[in-house]
Amino acid sequence: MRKAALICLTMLLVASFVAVAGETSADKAALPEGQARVELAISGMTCGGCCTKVESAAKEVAGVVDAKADYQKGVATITYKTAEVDVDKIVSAINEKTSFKAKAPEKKA
Ligand SMILES: [Cu+2]
Repeated sequence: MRKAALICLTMLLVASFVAVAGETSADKAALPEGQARVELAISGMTCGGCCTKVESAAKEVAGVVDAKADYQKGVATITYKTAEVDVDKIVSAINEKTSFKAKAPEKKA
C-alpha cells in the first residue's frame, strides 16, 4: 500500500517536472539583461528550408540576437534586444522579405 502511494507520487513528480522543464526551455530560459523573447505565429512554412528563410529574414534585422523557426508548430521564436528593435519591426521584416506571414502574439501574458 505504501509502495503504491510512493510510485504514484513519484510519477506525479516526474510529470510535473517534465511540464515545468518544457515551459522553461520554451519561454522562460534566462535571457541576458535587455533582451526579450517572442514567439511569432508564422503561416505557410512547410519544411526546414522555409524555417531557414524566416530565420535569416529575422536575423537580418538589427537588434535580433537569435531566431529559431519551427514549421511543424508554425512559429518562430525570436530573441531580440529591447532597446534596438521591437516586435512589430521583426514581424514587418519577415512579411516583407519572405513569402510567409508573420503575426505577433495577441495575448500578453
Ligand atoms: Cu519549405
